[in-house]
Order: sequence, then structure tokens, then C-alpha cells
Amino acid sequence: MTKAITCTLCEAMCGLLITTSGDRVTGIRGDADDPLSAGHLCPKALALADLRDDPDRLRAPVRRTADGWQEITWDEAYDLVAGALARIRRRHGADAVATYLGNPVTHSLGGMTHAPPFVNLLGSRNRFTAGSVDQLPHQVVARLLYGHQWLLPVPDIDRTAYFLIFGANPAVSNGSLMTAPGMARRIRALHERGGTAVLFDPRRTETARLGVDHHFIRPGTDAALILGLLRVILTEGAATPAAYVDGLDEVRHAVEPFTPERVEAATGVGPGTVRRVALEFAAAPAAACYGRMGVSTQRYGTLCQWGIQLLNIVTGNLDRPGGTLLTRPAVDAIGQLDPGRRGRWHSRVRGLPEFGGELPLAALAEEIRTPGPGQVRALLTVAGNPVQSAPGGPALDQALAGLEFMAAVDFYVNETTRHAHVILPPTEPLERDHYDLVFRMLAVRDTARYSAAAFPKPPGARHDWEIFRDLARRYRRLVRTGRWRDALMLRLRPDRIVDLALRTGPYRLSLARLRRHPHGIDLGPLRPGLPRRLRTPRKRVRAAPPPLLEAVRQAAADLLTPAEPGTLLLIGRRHLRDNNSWMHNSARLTKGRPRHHLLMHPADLAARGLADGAPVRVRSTTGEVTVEVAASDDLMPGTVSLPHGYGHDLPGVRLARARHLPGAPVNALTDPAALDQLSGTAVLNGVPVTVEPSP
Ligand SMILES: Nc1nc2c(c(=O)[nH]1)N[C@H]1C(S)=C(S)[C@@H](COP(=O)(O)OP(=O)(O)OC[C@H]3O[C@@H](n4cnc5c(=O)[nH]c(N)nc54)[C@H](O)[C@@H]3O)O[C@H]1N2
Ligand SMILES: Nc1nc2c(c(=O)[nH]1)N[C@H]1C(S)=C(S)[C@@H](COP(=O)(O)OP(=O)(O)OC[C@H]3O[C@@H](n4cnc5c(=O)[nH]c(N)nc54)[C@H](O)[C@@H]3O)O[C@H]1N2
Ligand code: SF4
Ligand SMILES: [Mo]
Repeated sequence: MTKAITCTLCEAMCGLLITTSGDRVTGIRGDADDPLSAGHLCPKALALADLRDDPDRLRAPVRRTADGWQEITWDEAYDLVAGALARIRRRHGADAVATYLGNPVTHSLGGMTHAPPFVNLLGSRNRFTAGSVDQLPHQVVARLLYGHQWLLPVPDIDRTAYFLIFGANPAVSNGSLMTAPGMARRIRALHERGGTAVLFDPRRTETARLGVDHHFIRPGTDAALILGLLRVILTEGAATPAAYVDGLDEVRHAVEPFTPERVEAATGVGPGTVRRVALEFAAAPAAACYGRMGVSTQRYGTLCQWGIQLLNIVTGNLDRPGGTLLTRPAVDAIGQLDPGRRGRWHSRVRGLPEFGGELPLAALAEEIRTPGPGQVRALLTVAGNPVQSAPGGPALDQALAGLEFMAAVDFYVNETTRHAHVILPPTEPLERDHYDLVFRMLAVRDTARYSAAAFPKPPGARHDWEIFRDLARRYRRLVRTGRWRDALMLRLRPDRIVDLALRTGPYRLSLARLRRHPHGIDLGPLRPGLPRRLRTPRKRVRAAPPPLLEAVRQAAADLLTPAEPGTLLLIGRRHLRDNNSWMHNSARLTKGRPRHHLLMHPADLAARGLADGAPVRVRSTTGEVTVEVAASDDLMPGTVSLPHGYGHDLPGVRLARARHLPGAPVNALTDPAALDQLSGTAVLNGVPVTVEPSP
């Protein structure tokens, strides 16, 4: 039997055709009829079958005992979890129970509809998500400039003439906050129509190899370059902003210090390149500037994302076909979402402000470890592995061991969930219906696709949403709390929620209609909609919000400080066959040449007397790891690169294959104290390290 499904492993949302026989997968291929992915798929799609068959994947709730994990019934599991969460709340207050929502929550329909209302029910201010090790700077900037954290313009890659990229590797990641399956094809098409793609990245990446004009940049210095590009455009009279933009005089003043010569000393990018790229970008008939993880998770991530928006704004490319535009998704949830308020409360220990209702993940360990009123004593994680993904992972690992209670909604016993007292495993992705609530909002073309589950739910299994519904029912019997809206959401089925949202959405679609079109419905290319869709008070773009101006003023000297010779800066890396910290139990994805090495330029190896392939000790101010080094002239000298999500060999982890993969946990080296101040996002790129022979 062949069914049309949607891949949920990354943001690309590829349409897939899956053939099955009984309860087994017999084939997976790209769905050529999907209006967005047009047949594209990557090697991870095939691993959906491995995930399904993995004997290490939990199929029933388990409880941790002195003799290991013991299977229990759902009723027992719900009672244990709801009971413990309610008890700790009663004894120590709501803030004593923290929550962490990991990345796959956004890829699961039932996770998206039901995890947030359950978290609301718990009423704690100690809410954490993967957002603060990822995209929060984009949200902070969107809130300040456009009035809502989810008004995120998307590069119109299929119509642009000039694509300017900072710190993203879409050839591998398949695009992030820019759902664009088949990036190689799209870049090829850009070149074929005479367009240009320019990339700034300290590593010559897979994206750089797509015929892209690639330039090295010293890690952590992009804000200087981006503001320098703006300075060229604003001083050479090339600006053509829309009439609804305020504040460009202030911007012009703020970028004054960023002369091409000073930018070069800080970033390593020559003044000729700065001028040329700026003027080409401004002169292109349509241009789009975009930056992702490399510029979001660095010391001035919010300034980088501000500068990127400004480049699009001052050149008139915001809201222009071929520039960057807002999507118009069939389910438009923006009105229901927090606009991005900030600072309503602060973290207890370090006094860090919340943003959009969450605190920086970098603060979780200290909130657990530091005694006193408001101390975190219990944790619920959902679809996450913060021991691997948070800065200072090993310290968080230690902190988790000291919790009074921990529960996880997850189907693996990984580095994080091994600390749980109870694990509640949901169905796997092929067993559930799917509609992408998040990434349809961020795609380079408007489309809608509802996928029915490829397999029926096995007897006794629970979907993510059922777990939250059932937990909420028990919990509310013990703690009379919660808003009616959350209680209602928790009782509705996700398909019902999607249907209602489709019917009231901009295209008046319905679930029935989408079911009749299993390959998806094309809603067309991105369309202009500003200033009408702004959520600022007077429908004006605020190009120069005071907090950002103040931040540039304070950061300028630091940003423009020339690099010290001899220092090494660590950056991250993703691989097409890795998926953050999970999917490492799949043989299909992990066989072949190892790819966990620390990459280092041959000159940097020679300067330290290190041999290619030898184990080395990498040290930062917070920790150290031992890992093999590999020479690579794809790295900018002075930069080393290590992927995240490796190093699974900890006691209790139940991932038979992953445990034996070589590699080291990069977040042993990242520092929870190092944050992008404006957003609370962790600095994961541009971390100073030393590398020496392993003793
Ligand atoms: N195959 C695969 N795909 C994925 C994922 C995965 O794990 N595997 N993860 C998904 C997730 S959760 C996300 S958020 C996205 C991320 O999507 P991307 O951001 O496109 O992916 P990264 O590989 O993190 O790319 C970051 C790039 O920034 C560069 N970089 C590092 N530091 C700096 C710097 O200081 N300045 C500049 N200019 N560049 C820098 C790195 O060399 C790297 O090439 O990918 C998603 N897709
Ligand atoms: N140094 C460094 N650190 C990083 C990054 C980096 O580039 N460098 N990238 C950061 C980024 S962008 C991200 S998004 C984070 C990711 O960090 P996390 O979200 O914390 O971790 P993941 O590795 O995505 O772990 C996903 C977990 O979800 C479970 N899971 C998968 N599907 C489901 C499901 O449908 N339901 C439930 N309940 N569970 C499920 C898996 O079993 C796994 O345990 O890491 C961040 N950390
Ligand atoms: S690029 Fe790969 S992992 Fe991402 S949605 Fe497509 S098939 Fe799935
Ligand atoms: Mo991410």
C-alpha cells in the first residue's frame, strides 16, 4: 500500500510516499506531487523506518528502579507523574516545577497543540525551550521592528536575484526559518536565471560548494560586518526604503563606527568585499539577506538579526517579491500567540528576563542547583535532550541527578531522560496524523498538506496529545487550577483544532478538503502584505528601537576589536545524516566514514605539533573534551569545528548503537554564562578554546 505522508524530521516538511506491508515499511521516496518539496527527500527520511523498528525505542511507560527500567501501565505512570508534580507544587509553589520543550515538539502536531496548554496548567515561571539555544534573536527583532515575534519575513529564494547568507548551511540543514526543501536545486535555479548567492561562513561548507560566492569570516564578528554593509549602503546613497519605515536617521548614526577598514580588522573580510557586496545587494532588482544558527547563537546574535532585517529594509527588499516576505499560512495562529513580551519576570539566580514566557535554557542548571525559595525541584522534559543541547551540558547533567522528581515525554532513554523517574513514550511519527502548524508559517511558498498516519496506533499506545490530555485530567483533580482556554485545548483533538483553524483561516480550507488532496494544496508564491500586517501601533516599521540602538552603542568597541593572533574559536557543524542529538541509533544514518572529528586548519595543527587523526584535548573556560582531530583547509585558520549531539556513552543511556559512536559532547565546552544579552540565547559559536595533544 502507498500513502502520502510528510516527513517530520526537519523543517523542510518533505512530502513522502511510503509503501507498507502489514506493519512494516517497504519503501520511502519523495512525493513529486508535493507543491513545496516536488519530490525532494534526504537520507534521513529513510531512517523513519529505522526509528519505527528500533528495539531501543520505548513502547510503554517505564519507571526507574534500583534494578533498572520497569514497564508500568499508563494509569500508574499518569498517577505517578501527576501526583509528584502536584505534591511538589503544593509544598514549594508552582515555580518549583520546571518544564523544557525540545525541538521535535514543533514537528509534532499533537505536541504543538497540547504541550503548551499543559505547561500553562503547571503555572510555573521556570519554562524553558530549545528556542534559547536556537532562534530567539529572530523573534526579539521581529517583536521590536514589526510588533510581533512571529512576523518573520522569509527569503523568496525562488524569485530572488541576490541571496546573501550569513552563518547558515541550508545544503545540509534544508533551511531553517526558511522551509525550502531541495536547496541545491533552488540555488542552481538562481544561478541559471543569472542570480548570485553570497555566503559568509568560517567554514567552506556544503552550501559554499553549490557555486556560491563564499567568504570566510571570523566567528562571532558578523554584527560588525553586517552593520558595515549597512553603513556603505546608507552613506553611498543607495537606500530605497518603503514609506512606512521610521528611524533610518538613527540607524545611519548608529552604524557610523563600522567603516570598511575597521570591519576588516575585526572580521577578516576585506574592505573591497564589504563595499562590493553592499553595493551589489542594494543594486540587485530583488535581493534577500538571511542568517541562521551561525549568527543567531553567537555573542551578538540579536544585533546580527537586526542588521539582516535592516539590510532588507533599507534596500526596499522587505515585502518585495524576490526579497523577503511574510507567509500567509492556511492556519494563521499569530493572533493566538504571545506577541513577544519581555521582562515580566526574571530568573531567580541570575536575574535574566523572560521573553515570550520563557527563560534562557542556560539558566536551568543553576535554578536546580541553587537552594532557596523558588528553587527548581522537579522537571518535565518533552521531546528534548538538554544535557546534549544546552551550554554547559555536563553541569546540567549533574544538576538533573539532584532533582526530587523528573518525568519525560519521550521515546528514548537518552543522556537527559536517563535521569527521569518516569518516561511516557508517545507514538512514533508514522503512527500519527500530521499537519505542520509551525513550518508552513516559515516556508518559501504557501502550501497546505494534511497527512494521515501511515500505520494505525498500536494497541495500548498513546499519542503525545493524549498523554497531555490524560495527565492534565489527573493533575487538575489534585490542583484546581488553570485557565479555561487551556483546559478546552487539552480536551480537543488536534485534527479538530486544525479543522477549526483551517476553516477560519485566510483560505477558508477544511480538513475534509485537505484529506481529498493528500499531496498538498498549492496556495501560491509569497505575496506582499505590508504595512497592513504589521502589529506595531501605527503600522510602521520601527527600524531603530531604542534597546537595539543602545546595544550597538555598547557593543561597538568590543565588536571592532581586532582578533588576537593565536586564539582558536570553536564553531558548530551539522551533517546531512545527523539530526541534532537523536537518530544516532539508526545504522543507515551512522554507517560509513566517521564525521565526529574536530576540524582544524593544517596550519593550526602544525603550529601546535598535532597530527592529523590524533586524539586531542580541547579546552574552554568551562570544560574539556577529548576527540580526534582532522585536518581541513575548509576551515578558516584560527577556527575549529565540532558537531553537536555526539558523545552518548553515559551510564544508563539505552541507545545500543549510538553509545558506541565515537565523538564528544561539544556543549561541555560552551559556557552557560555566555549569552546574547538581548535575547538570552546561548553563545554556541565563536567559543574560545585551546587544543593540545591528548596525554
Ligand atoms: N541534517 C540536519 N538538518 C538539520 C538539523 C540537523 O541536526 N541535521 N537540525 C535542524 C535544526 S534544529 C536547525 S535549528 C537548523 C539549523 O540550520 P542552519 O543554521 O542552516 O544549520 P547549521 O549547520 O547550524 O549552520 C550554521 C552555519 O553557521 C556557521 N557559523 C558558525 N559560527 C559562525 C559565525 O560566527 N559566523 C558565521 N557567519 N557563520 C558561522 C557554521 O559553520 C555553519 O555552516 O537545521 C535543521 N536541519
Ligand atoms: N553546541 C550546540 N548546541 C546546540 C546546537 C548547536 O548547533 N550547537 N543546536 C541547538 C538547536 S538549533 C536545537 S533545535 C537544539 C535541539 O535540542 P533538543 O530539542 O533538546 O534535542 P534533540 O536532540 O532535538 O532531542 C529530541 C528528543 O526528542 C525526542 N522525540 C523525537 N520525536 C518526538 C516526538 O514526536 N514526541 C516526543 N515526545 N519526543 C520526541 C527524541 O527521542 C529526543 O530525545 O540543540 C541546540 N544545541
Ligand atoms: S530534508 Fe530530509 S529530514 Fe528534512 S523533511 Fe526532507 S526528507 Fe525529512
Ligand atoms: Mo534548531
